[in-house]
Amino acid sequence: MTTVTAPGPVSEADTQTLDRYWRAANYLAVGQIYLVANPLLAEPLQPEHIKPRLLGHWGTTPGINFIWAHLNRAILAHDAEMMIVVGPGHGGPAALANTWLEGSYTDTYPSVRRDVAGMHQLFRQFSFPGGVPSHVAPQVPGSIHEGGELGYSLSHAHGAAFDNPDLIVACVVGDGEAETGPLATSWHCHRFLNPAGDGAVLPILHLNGWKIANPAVLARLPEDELDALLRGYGYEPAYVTGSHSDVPHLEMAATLDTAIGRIRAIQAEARAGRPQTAARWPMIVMRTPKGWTGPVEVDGLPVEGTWRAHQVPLAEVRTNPAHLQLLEEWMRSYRPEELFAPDGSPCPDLLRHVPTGTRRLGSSPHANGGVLLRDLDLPDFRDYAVLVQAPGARESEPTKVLGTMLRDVLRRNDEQRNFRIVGPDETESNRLTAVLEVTGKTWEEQTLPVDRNLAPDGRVIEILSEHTCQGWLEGYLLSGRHGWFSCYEAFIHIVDSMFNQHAKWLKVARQLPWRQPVASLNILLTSHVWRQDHNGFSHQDPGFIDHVMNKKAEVIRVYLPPDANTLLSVADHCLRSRDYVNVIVAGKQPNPDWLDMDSAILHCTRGAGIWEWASNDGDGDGAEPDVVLGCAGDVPTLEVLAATDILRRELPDLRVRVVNVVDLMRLQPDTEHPHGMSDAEFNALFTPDKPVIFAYHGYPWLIHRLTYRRDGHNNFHVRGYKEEGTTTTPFDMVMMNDMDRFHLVMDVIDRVPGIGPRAARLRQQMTDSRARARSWTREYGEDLPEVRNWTWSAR
Ligand SMILES: Cc1ncc(C[n+]2csc(CCOP(=O)(O)OP(=O)(O)O)c2C)c(N)n1
Repeated sequence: MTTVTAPGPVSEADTQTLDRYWRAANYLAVGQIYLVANPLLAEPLQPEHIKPRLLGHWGTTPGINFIWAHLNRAILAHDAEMMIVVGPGHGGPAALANTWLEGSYTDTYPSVRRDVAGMHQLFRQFSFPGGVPSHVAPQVPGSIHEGGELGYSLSHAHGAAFDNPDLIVACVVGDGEAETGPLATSWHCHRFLNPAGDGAVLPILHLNGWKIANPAVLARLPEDELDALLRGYGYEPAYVTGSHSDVPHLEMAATLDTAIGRIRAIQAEARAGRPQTAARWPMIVMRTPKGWTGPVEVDGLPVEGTWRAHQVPLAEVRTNPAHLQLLEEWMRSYRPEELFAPDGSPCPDLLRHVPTGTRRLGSSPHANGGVLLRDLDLPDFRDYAVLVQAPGARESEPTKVLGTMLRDVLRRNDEQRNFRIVGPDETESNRLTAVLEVTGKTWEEQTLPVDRNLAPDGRVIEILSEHTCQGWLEGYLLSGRHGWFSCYEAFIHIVDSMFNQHAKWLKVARQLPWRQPVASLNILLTSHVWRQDHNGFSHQDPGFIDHVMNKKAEVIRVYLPPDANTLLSVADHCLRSRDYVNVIVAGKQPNPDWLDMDSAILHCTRGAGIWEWASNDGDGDGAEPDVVLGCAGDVPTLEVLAATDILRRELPDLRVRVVNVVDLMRLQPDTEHPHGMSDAEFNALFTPDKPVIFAYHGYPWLIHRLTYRRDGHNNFHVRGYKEEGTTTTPFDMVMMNDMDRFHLVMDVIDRVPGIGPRAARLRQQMTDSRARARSWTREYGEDLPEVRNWTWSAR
């Protein structure tokens, strides 16, 4: 293996400097949790120096401080470009303390100076109304990972490392966090890391032994079992153990040196054209007490090294003089007078191992990805248009068409290596297969002759873990790149909570002027509820849209393109957008092509509009419609048009207006969403007083939720998925949910005043048609030929 020169061993003097830095960081962390005044302990602590509400987490913090101190040294010693991801993000005091010490905090927030006034502000603002959150939130420079919801550190870290060949992402994993599903599966992430073209992740498993109130499983495993587990995951673990009396600076420094040396060696081999199959990456297991250096015992009960250290070890400092005294002893045990000058600035010597400029962990440009973001080189999406000579005359598979465009996005950005497609083993199933014409699917493990399309440097990256896909993409986007996640609609719910966290991150980040916009998170939901022909009920769930709607309007976009050309136009728009989560729902099954490309662009620009060619309310005298048939989604659009066809044939005097909605947010009032329609516009489109029969892709109540304030809301009658499903034909599925064309015609007859009696025969025919369609499926196993073969007949 290639030899990589290691820096010389750490001297005794170095460890003293590191220890001084660590003490300073610990002091600053305790100060943040407790103090509103007297930051340098210039006078004895008084109750009025203490915050009225003590909010924060001490337990994990000294361990993170220790890691940060040593990463700093390693960055300098190895001339390394590093970034940190703190899994136990509740250790916010650590990230704030270290970024303040290294100066990156003051660079970002100049009012929080590195002096006594700045220290006072640093302390006061922490977990304080109007101040900063207790976690490693977007407000913290150097962070792409809030860590409030545990489990995503390793996937985020790998997302940041992809296509960043010089970057090492140090990732602190909590031993509690390691019990979560997303983290447990993330140990496989390195199996998708290409040592030739990607950076590296250095996991540091923080075995501080406890969660909030329980021991952590990994911390209680016999050492040989833990070792076997981590080796089984493909790592080369190294152990650093510390205790109350033994601070392992020498061991940590040497272990980091070895780990970085190993990373560089693996990379050097691969980059010299000698990649090792399944390289064994290093990781560090750091076993140190929870609440290290804090109070050993409080009120006769052990605290340091137990779960009691998780949050605030001394809870009654304001009211209990014994606690106040313990706090003062604790803070003075760091000997702040040796660490900070009288003006409050850190003594220069303790910063000897701290990098400068963008090498500081709090100043890594990768953690403010917008500053590195380069626009994608996008092809002209119109070049992929399907030819539409007449609406519905031909069919295509929308996602297959999109695949040709994404293929060229990959091709054109191959050199700048800033676009990836992630998915849980579904890229081909979702018919984006064309992308594999220009790239492989990332694979670093063994291959067999029977394997297809695998490549160590593939741009498509698939693992059967929606959590990991989402985490990779979030890490990739937040570090300044672009991507696309395609997923079965029903199973995107697996990442509901991750989506929440990312949307929250974007909401906050958008308000921070120093955080530059990042590429949007694009989620394509396909293999959707209406066409789960192979699978059935378990695969039928359109509820992710409802979930997404709860988040802040400014970061959420939902698109339901009804055909291939509208999907291309929407996809182009999403790939150019910034700071959103774009959810696109589109089918992969053959679907009529309704709009030619020019019409598709116009329609997508409007977001919602009348389909003139399908409507007859504009004929002649420009009279108002008798009924509006609204639709959003590909299958609802098909059923609405088929219903319109029947209505126009059977009730030619009825004036029908067809309105298609591609951008769901258009339905909201303009006061609620930037894409929302004004009431005037909404009334013009849907009328304030005519019946609106609306066929919607998902659960029908969402349309009511979006339109409840509109004048005509009482006239809205929505059909959608009512949680009826199974493995059956496409038309049986829509019938089971009363969204079929025959039912829509009945809805019109029932709701348009005055036509009931004269359309009684048609209504009866519709009931009969439903019965016939149902029994046909039972007899022949497919849909009625006139349903299957129905096409829009231009008049
Ligand atoms: C997904 C999730 N479940 C539960 C919690 C509540 N919680 C916050 S901290 C914590 C314990 C974390 O333990 P560990 O990861 O070992 O962190 P440390 O001990 O270093 O604080 C729990 C359960 C959470 N934040 N996220």
